[in-house]
Amino acid sequence: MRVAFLGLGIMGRPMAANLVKAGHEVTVWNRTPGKEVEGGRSAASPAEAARGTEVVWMCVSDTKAVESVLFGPQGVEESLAEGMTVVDSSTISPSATLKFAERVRARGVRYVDAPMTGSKIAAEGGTLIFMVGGEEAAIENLRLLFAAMGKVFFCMGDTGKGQAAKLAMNLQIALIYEGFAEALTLATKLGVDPENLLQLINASMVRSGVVEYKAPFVLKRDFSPNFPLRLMHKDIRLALAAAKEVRVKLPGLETVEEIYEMATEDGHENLDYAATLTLLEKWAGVEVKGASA
Ligand code: NA7
Repeated sequence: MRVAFLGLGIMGRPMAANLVKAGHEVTVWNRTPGKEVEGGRSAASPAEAARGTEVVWMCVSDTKAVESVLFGPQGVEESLAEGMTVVDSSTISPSATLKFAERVRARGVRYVDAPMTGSKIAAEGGTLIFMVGGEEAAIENLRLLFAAMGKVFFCMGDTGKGQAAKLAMNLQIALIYEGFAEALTLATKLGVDPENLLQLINASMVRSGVVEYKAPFVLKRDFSPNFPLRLMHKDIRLALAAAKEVRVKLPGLETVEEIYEMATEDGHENLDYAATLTLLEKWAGVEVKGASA
């Protein structure tokens, strides 16, 4: 397929590279020049990248970035033609997604929201999990592209439901991790060895994918960004905003948001979100450390 891929960040670049590897004709664009994908053609603007393609796939930071890529100067909108599909793998607001979709639909263009879960490693290995919102026929048409970048995709409903599901997923990741971080802090303060606690967790119903993934990094005190705190913070705020729009109260997430706020004030926004642990440690006057630290 002829695909324009817009946004070559931590996730976007390997995704575009996997599309090239699968034999698709890919044109890439990134806001800051200099990022390229081997085997892909580079364009100077979103409009140029999108011209003559069948699918425009975006993976940029946030709602504002998507709006500007689509509708800003030299944006995708200038090159939209009937029959094209716009896909958004960024994590953004579900209600803004509905507005963007409506605007492109007026031009005979289909819109699919397809945020994903999986780390940089999954993006590189083509094993992402997509959660997708949009018309069935439009999603079906993207099957080969999903297969090139991911291991599975879940249809969550019509437009915006992919984004809604993604916010529900990251809400859980943030809360599960904070639970783990609080448990480590309390146990350490009470004199329990964190490695020992981890073995207990993994042998019991408390175990979780989040803990399994994060624990080795935490016990080594490696807070380098796998998923930067600033992006998880963005997703927490998106979830709280979406909740407010539909009058849903999320007291646990509200508290966790305050922790992210303070972690940002402490200058940790570009570290992994696992670094929220350091705040709990500071308040408790302890440091959680495994044998490997
Ligand atoms: P990164 O690595 O922070 O990359 C963000 C990308 O978004 C990068 O290509 C940026 O371009 C681009 N960006 C940011 N703001 C804009 C604006 N205003 N216009 C156009 N392009 C922009 O994030 P990830 O790849 O980890 O994640 C991407 C999304 O997936 C995000 O929503 C996550 O929550 C999930 P730059 O190179 O800075 O010029």
